[in-house]
Amino acid sequence: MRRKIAVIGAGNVGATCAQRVLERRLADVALVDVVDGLAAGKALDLAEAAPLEGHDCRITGSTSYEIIRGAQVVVVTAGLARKPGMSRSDLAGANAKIVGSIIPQVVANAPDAILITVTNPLDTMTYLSWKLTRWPAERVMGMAGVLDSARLRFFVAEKLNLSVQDVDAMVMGGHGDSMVPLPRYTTVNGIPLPELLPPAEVEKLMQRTRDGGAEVVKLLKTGSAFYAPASSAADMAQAILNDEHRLLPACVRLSGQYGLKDVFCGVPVRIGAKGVEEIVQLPLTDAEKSALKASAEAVRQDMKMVDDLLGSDPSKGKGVRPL
Ligand code: A3D
Repeated sequence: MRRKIAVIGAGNVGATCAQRVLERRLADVALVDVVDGLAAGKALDLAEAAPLEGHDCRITGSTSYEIIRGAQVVVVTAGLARKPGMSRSDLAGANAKIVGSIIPQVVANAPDAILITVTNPLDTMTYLSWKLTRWPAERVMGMAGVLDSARLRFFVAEKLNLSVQDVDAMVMGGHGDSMVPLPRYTTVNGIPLPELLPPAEVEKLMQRTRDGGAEVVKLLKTGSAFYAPASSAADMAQAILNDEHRLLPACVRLSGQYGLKDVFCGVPVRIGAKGVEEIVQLPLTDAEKSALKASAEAVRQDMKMVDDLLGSDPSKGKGVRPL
């Protein structure tokens, strides 16, 4: 059977994610966008690159969700992106309406898929997606930690003039100003970063990571980052499709881990064919624990917006309710 990934939203992140998937020879791609011709045009353009890139993956594009039938993974990238001066939370109202209109069509056409949310504000949109799908929490995750950790890995490698391949990093928490990059779990070939740089330099790299998205937005002026976000979503999709059991940070529903319950937040998880196979609990210092708690509480505040939009108890509703 051919493998298939659906990408909803054929904008910067979506189209680049489709390109990454094809050029990694991962799966066929179904690209959907609300704008007539956009997904079809980008899909045709990407298909015409296949002979040059030397892959046989197929790509189709449409405004219709029928093309996503049979997808094992669905990546949702549709929605407004940040402009300079905007926070991710500023996107919440508009993007909740967009994600709210998409999820029922995903559920109807790819009922067995695993969902990766990319739309911002990430943690809130992942929560909304989970609520609307009514799928088990293992099948709904948000992409943020892979990107934030990749940014930190790059900043460390650049600072130390080392290969990015030798740097690992872990960023937990919500995908916002309160995210929690962890110096102790940022290592160069096993050596923790605090052994290699003085505390002030370490903190500069952590702050640059927290501001990583805004740094790109400020330079681009008309939109937000998409090359690294697309690679990050493709990595997660790959972990699922290849059943790789990778340990990656992802936004998932916590049910008591790290002392946090009923909140969506970035933590290390093991990802494989079934989605989130395990939430991995790292030993944290008191300071790290309280930073994670504060970040999760900030997400919880934003999640209330979703509850308001959905009504008092959506779990008693019909399951899928367009907003
Ligand atoms: P952009 O290039 O504007 O693409 C968004 C696409 O969504 C456009 O092509 C729209 O036509 C499409 N769209 C809008 N409404 C719908 C709909 N109802 N159904 C289908 N398609 C629709 O933005 P982008 O690709 O740069 O960013 C997309 C989203 O990802 C934004 O919300 C960003 O903030 C978010 N993003 C998140 C991260 C994370 O790390 C979490 C990183 C980068 C971008």
